[in-house]
Amino acid sequence: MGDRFSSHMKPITSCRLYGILDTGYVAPESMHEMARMLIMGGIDILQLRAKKQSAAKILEMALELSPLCHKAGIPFILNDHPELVREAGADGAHVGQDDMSIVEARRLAGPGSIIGKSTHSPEQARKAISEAPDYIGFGPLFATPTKPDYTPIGTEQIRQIHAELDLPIFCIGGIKLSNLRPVLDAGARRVVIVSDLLAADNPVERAASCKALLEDIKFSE
Ligand code: TZP
Ligand code: MG
Repeated sequence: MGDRFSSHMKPITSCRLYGILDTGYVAPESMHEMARMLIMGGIDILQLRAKKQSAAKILEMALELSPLCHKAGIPFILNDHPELVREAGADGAHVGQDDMSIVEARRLAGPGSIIGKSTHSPEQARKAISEAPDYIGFGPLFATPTKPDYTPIGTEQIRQIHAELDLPIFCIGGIKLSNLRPVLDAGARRVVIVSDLLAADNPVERAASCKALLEDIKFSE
């Protein structure tokens, strides 16, 4: 088991910049180095998202990544596979709308685990609350090749959903350094950025620039 009970791990409520290692952008053999760069750039939480990999391969990658995250004091989350959380030394799992319930994911991942849920509309976000996830993803805000076939929800409803829901909300989908300012101006306080970090010439600098913008805003707004 990882350091899930360690008091040194950043709590989810303090996380602002969520990085995802997506095997659609990063080859398994480059995962470790990319994780190192994202952490150096200042991401607050990391997810492994390996949609096409076997459970065995995900476990292998996760076992390499979890010590890196724990050394940095940031939570490490598995996309899907809550049943692998403990064995992988991860801190939690992220489930989608078509996956198992939060309760079931929490049962499989074990006590103290962080369970997040994807939501794709204000209605889904409101509904997710009844399941008591530790955080939600809210998006895609914009069209994105990382998650095609989803209708973008735009930025107009971000402020309203933050006013209504009292849990960490990570806006996601097509967010980049170049559009982060308007996303924050629309009320976002936490973001997931995938391709803009992973495909950057310098992922360390890109993550650091995004983090600086996030830290520049008044959090309680
Ligand atoms: N869920 C909603 S949008 C998305 C996920 C996993 C992909 C976000 O990736 P990117 O590259 O930051 O648009
Ligand atoms: Mg899923």
